[in-house]
Amino acid sequence: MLRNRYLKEVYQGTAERNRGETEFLQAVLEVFLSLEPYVERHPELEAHGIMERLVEPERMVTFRVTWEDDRGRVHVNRGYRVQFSSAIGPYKGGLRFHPSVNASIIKFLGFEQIFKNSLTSLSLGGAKGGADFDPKGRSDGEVMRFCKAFMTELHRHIGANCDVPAGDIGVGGREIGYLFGQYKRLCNNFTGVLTGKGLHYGGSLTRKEATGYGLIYFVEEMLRCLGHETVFGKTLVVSGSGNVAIYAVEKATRLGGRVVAMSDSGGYILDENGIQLDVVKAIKEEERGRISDYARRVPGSRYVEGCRGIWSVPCAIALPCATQNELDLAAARTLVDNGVIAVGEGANMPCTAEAAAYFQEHRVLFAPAKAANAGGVAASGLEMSQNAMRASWSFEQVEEKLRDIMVHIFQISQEAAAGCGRPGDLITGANVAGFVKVAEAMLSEGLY
Ligand code: NDP
Ligand code: 2IT
Repeated sequence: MLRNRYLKEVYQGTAERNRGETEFLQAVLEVFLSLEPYVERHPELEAHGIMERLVEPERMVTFRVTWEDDRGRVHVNRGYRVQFSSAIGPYKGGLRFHPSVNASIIKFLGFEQIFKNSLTSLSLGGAKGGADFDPKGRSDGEVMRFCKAFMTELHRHIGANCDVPAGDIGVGGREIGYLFGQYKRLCNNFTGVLTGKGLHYGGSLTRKEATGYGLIYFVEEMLRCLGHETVFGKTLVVSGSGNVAIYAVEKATRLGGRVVAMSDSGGYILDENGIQLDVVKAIKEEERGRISDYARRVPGSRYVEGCRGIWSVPCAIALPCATQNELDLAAARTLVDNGVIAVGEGANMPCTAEAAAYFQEHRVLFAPAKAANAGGVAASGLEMSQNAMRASWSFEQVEEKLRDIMVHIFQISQEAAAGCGRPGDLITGANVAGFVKVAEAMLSEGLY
């Protein structure tokens, strides 16, 4: 529970004004709990209304997206963009296309993005967007028509120096291409208005791999500094089998780890010999199929129905890389009983607050999402730099910068945790380190 009077008051006001927005309130409470020691020492934050301003988006738009399916039937979806904070740079954050998308989910993601983007040390504000559109089972033509209809509304709110969207769940290279094409057509302007673009039209090498690779760099640094361990020789379980999960598995395997389980929303696969990633890539990236196919193709592996059961698979390192609140207290207990030593959040807020607290109480090394998955947006920031310079850097150049950024995020988070009297608590560390820069910028810029 919050003890600081100012934070408590602002949280209560936020809860009243955003009733029923459980994910958003969960994200706000986590940040506020971390900031208590800092806020106690900085009365100027209350004097300038910093916290009440931070929890209210600078701007939020919702819009109707009307499109036609292959049979000529008309569909209506709801589109969103929340421009949460421009204190330290242009709004930046992904777009999520998933049937569960609502205002609460977009606001939780946009709020997290403020601090995550600050941690990267790049000049990026916080934003998020998306739609309650389900791309599953849709043809390329349907996805294209949806993306074009979505951008027809969104284009007036974004720009290369104003707001730069990217991918998230359900939005990958294909969708970014269609969105970019429509922006260019409407604005008659070839500009770096989206990141995660294809390599032939302004994309950056390493962006596709960046979130997963960055997660492993962060976890490796955490293991080295706090546990005197490495990924080498460890058993890993990685939930999800999308962009983040696939490239986390690729890097972990290259570093000598053995990944024995992956999942999608239907269930999980188990392969004690180590997941064959080329098979997963073929199923997910090329065929857009289901993970259950893996068990039909790889002898000795098996498929288990239901995605939540994946946390009962014994492992030393658990990497939730699918979605919010996918790992609850019961799952955390099972992982601890089975001897987990480290948890790295590849997804945004994948562990419930109770699960995260349980890991920390049981001395499991815990890498919180806004630090551990910042590699994706960091590489997006590097894509923006290359676009602005009309340059393109090599894979090795971008990867080296990405690695340096992830190691730096670990270091500043660790230092901030120690500075707050909570050494090793990277949840506190990441929240404080991300917050301080944003708060100082807001203090400098005057009221808005
Ligand atoms: P993808 O769409 O590529 O993959 C998502 C994966 O998670 C799929 O395997 C999907 O299964 C599974 N999944 C999605 N929703 C649910 C659900 N409600 N229940 C169970 N499983 C689910 O998305 P990404 O890999 O890009 O994103 C994964 C997570 O990482 C998200 O939390 C995202 O916000 C976060 N993230 C992404 C970044 C990026 O650069 N892409 C950067 C930082 C964080 P199925 O196919 O069956 O739906
Ligand atoms: O959650 C995230 O950080 C992302 N989906 C990536 C955002 C980006 O702008 O690259």
